[in-house]
Amino acid sequence: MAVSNAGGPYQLRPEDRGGTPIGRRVVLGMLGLGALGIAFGDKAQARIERLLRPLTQNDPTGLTSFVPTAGRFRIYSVVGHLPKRSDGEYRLTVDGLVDRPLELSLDDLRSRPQTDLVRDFQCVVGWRVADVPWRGIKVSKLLDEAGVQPSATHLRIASFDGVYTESLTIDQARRDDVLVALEMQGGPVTREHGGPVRLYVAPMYGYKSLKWMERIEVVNELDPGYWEERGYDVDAWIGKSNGRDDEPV
Ligand SMILES: Nc1nc2c(c(=O)[nH]1)N[C@H]1C(S)=C(S)[C@@H](COP(=O)(O)O)O[C@H]1N2
Ligand SMILES: [Mo]
Repeated sequence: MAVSNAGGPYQLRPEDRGGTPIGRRVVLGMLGLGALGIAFGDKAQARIERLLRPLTQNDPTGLTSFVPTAGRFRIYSVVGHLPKRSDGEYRLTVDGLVDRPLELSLDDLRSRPQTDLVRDFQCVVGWRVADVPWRGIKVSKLLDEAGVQPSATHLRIASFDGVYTESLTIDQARRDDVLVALEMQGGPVTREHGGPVRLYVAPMYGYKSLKWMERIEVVNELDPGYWEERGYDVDAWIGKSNGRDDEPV
């Protein structure tokens, strides 16, 4: 691989900070990646799966899957494959420090009031997809339904990939732009994007938007998420974290 960062998180260099969305190191890396880029650009599931394993193993940040196709999502999975759960089997658990633990099927989730947002999606390594339509349930609604106990301070959110986790403070999770997303880009969240249900944290970098969402555990301490254990900021505000302090939010 032209760019590999095995063994540590991507560190922003001084010249990469600020208004440039794409770091020089990433641009250099793109030069050797034309062929891979084309494969990631199409929707063929088999090709994505075949490519995922070597890419994520060599470079868990996804840097080597950066491709020069503007405005497109890159598909990431730290487990090297795309987990699957059918719509019928799917359940979302809300438990921990709550009065009424919830176990919600996809139909249960669909029957609750949905919120629509149109927002950019931005990965911390530089790529951004503008004006993505999202639809889902505000996390705050589910917290209210479950009844958060006074001692609670954080959420620990888990993926059915068995590895990836995320964290939010209760205050962050209660924002109006933090959703349990059932739809993105005008249709159901697809398997590669973390379907049937993923988290969407609009004001923060993409790594907060956990895919293949399985559980919201209400807890009373911070349990840093997968990338946060590997050096990324817990509070991942776009433009104000991870060494980027002057991009517009
Ligand atoms: N379970 C899981 N969720 C995840 C990731 C992952 O590897 N596994 N990658 C994160 C990162 S770094 C980004 S930028 C987005 C990418 O979303 P996409 O794969 O739909 O483009 O998912 C986030 N959620
Ligand atoms: Mo990311």
